[in-house]
Amino acid sequence: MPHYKLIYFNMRGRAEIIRYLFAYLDIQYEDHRISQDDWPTVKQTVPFGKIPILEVDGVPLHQSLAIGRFLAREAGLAGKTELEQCQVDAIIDTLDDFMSRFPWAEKKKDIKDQMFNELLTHDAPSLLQDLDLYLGKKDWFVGNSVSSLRYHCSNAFKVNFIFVDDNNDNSGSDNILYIVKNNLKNNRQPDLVSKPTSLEQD
Ligand SMILES: N[C@@H](CCC(=O)N[C@@H](CS)C(=O)NCC(=O)O)C(=O)O
Repeated sequence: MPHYKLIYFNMRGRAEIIRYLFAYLDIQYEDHRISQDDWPTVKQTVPFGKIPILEVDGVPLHQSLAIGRFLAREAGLAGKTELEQCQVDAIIDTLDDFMSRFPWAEKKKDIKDQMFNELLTHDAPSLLQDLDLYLGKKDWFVGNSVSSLRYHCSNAFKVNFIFVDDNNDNSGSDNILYIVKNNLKNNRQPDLVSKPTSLEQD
């Protein structure tokens, strides 16, 4: 078994999907969380100056989605055929389009709050509706079994502070969407106060 070292800030962010997949795989890894103060120094040492980085026996891998795909293949969660893999990737990219629009680095609080609010009230519901439509009456987004999408989906909404209760979903399907939707409808937004699930480290 290789030695895995995940380098990221002390938050979920773009590392959380990697943590989810390690939890699913039941693989031990070093969850190396760095402080903002240490970041300028660490930045000089990592490829492209961005995190997360996953070191596999000292070999640094960058880009969270590429790392996620690498682990999903290990876990058999990447799609069973090449066609399914493309479908899984396409939804991951759709979720990432949404995640990438959140203004995490915005310094002005009022602008940041306004942009967050806009995305949560307008974009999140319509994305959920589209995902819902895509899922239709099927149990799974792609093919006939669980894929990494289950975790990408749960993660995308959690990272963006929409309450998702992983412990209370229907694990035999991708219908976690209904829980997300109901919580949005009932204004259960911030997930900051929710209890960590077994899949989370923080
Ligand atoms: N597309 C990249 C984005 C990486 C990225 O922008 N990471 C941010 C943290 S979420 C970062 O390193 N920020 C610090 C900086 O740019 O100095 C990925 O998914 O890994």
